[in-house]
Amino acid sequence: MNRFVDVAQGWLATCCWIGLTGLILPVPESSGVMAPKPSAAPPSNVLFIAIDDLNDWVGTLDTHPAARTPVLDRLAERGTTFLNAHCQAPLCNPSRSSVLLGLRPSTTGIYGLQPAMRAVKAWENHPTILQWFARHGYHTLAAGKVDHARFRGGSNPAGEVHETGPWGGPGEVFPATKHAGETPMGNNPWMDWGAHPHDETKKGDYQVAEWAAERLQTLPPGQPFFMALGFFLPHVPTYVTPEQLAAVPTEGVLPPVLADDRVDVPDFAWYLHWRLPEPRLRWMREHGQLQPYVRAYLASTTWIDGQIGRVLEALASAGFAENTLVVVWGDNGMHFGEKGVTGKNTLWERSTRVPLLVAGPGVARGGRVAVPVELLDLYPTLADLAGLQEDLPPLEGITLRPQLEDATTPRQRPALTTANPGNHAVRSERYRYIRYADGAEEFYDHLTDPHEWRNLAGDPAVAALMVDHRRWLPTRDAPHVADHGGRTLEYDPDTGIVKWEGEVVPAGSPVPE
Ligand SMILES: [Ca+2]
Repeated sequence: MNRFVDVAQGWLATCCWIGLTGLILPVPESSGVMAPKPSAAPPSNVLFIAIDDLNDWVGTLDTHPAARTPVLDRLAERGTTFLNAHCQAPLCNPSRSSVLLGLRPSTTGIYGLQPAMRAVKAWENHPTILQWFARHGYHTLAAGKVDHARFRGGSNPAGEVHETGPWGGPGEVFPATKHAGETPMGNNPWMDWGAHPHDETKKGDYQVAEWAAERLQTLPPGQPFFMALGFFLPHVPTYVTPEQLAAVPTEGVLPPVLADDRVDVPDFAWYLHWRLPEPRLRWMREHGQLQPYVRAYLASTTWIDGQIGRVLEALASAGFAENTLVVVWGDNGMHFGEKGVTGKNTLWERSTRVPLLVAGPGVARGGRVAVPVELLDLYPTLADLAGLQEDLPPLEGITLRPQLEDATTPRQRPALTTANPGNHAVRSERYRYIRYADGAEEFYDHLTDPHEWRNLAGDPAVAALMVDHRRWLPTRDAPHVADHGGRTLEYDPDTGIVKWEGEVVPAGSPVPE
């Protein structure tokens, strides 16, 4: 079997991946033109938009040829785009907890879908970014999936945010039976995608956008606001209308996949995504579902882009376009067959790279930042841009203000992603280093290998580089907090015992699929 046989099924142009290679992209001439400093103007409002499971298939990132996101692309033109932004955990709850608390999973001990951050005693009173702005006179609002648990799980959910809107989610658009048929590893009812006629106003995301647009017209006068919106799509189930699906090409949409890409990957990597609702590549191909899955994802992304457009139009018509910081971020990436899996829960680029766009007062127009940054940086960044950086609680991110003012400003440290205790990826401008809890390692050179097909760990030529990356591993590997669950992995280095979601995985067990 030709090792590269599958490559032809993906698209060809390696130049599409230039944003991943560590090359400095040409900066448009408008870069560096500053809006007035916030300190010289009334406080900036904040519109903080999370998109669930949106990977880097965004038009302006030039990563997928069929990605259509005109609203985000226009936002990128009037703001700054981070081309090398990474989540701190490749999963909703730990990623969002990290963003909102400004702390790493390896510090909080929150690695799984449970517990909610406020159910953890140690973090019960750590102010979220919303609470920080509320303390400084902002009116705070949240709708949709911002915190994975929708700010429940603590002793004072009412104290989290001044106003909450609709919870969002998939809404009432489920077909009578799943398009994808019975999916493996549990036949999760949400593990579905495809097209059928439905009323888009029944979608949770439509209702979130509707609520946001309405609230922007009626906010308390004279008070700055921090509005956090969490859009659910393109998280599964990715239901679209036949018209929306028809707008996505049928050819050339599958990402490049190397046939035996895992032969040089440590076996331990499988434990990070041991038993998931997301089917493996093999099932997707055998059931003819990979292309429908990808197309529904792309169509859903375009639809969500339109919902963000509705909110931005409302922002403008309410007169807030000039004095509002707009931030758009994805909580984790997504695989569509790369390295044999779909979904997230990996430490590779497909799971960790996320879109991150910032526009508004103090942000350069058209900036394209190539240095690695972390979603964790958002809390100190927004506090800095709004002039609220005095006496911040202990935070582990670093303000991105220098890069937002001048995209070519260097950064001293790489981005770190953690998937359960002791498993980390270090992404520098050019390389990715991975270390698993059992000590196994990977090392990739994005300049020559943007798809991470050749694990260089063990090659003497990169030994010094690996040493250099290893020093960025966190000094603290917090154990799981109590009552953890949902995609949690435990590993005992003394006995070699592995537990997935609390159950021992017997040595030599076949990989579930
Ligand atoms: Ca997610």
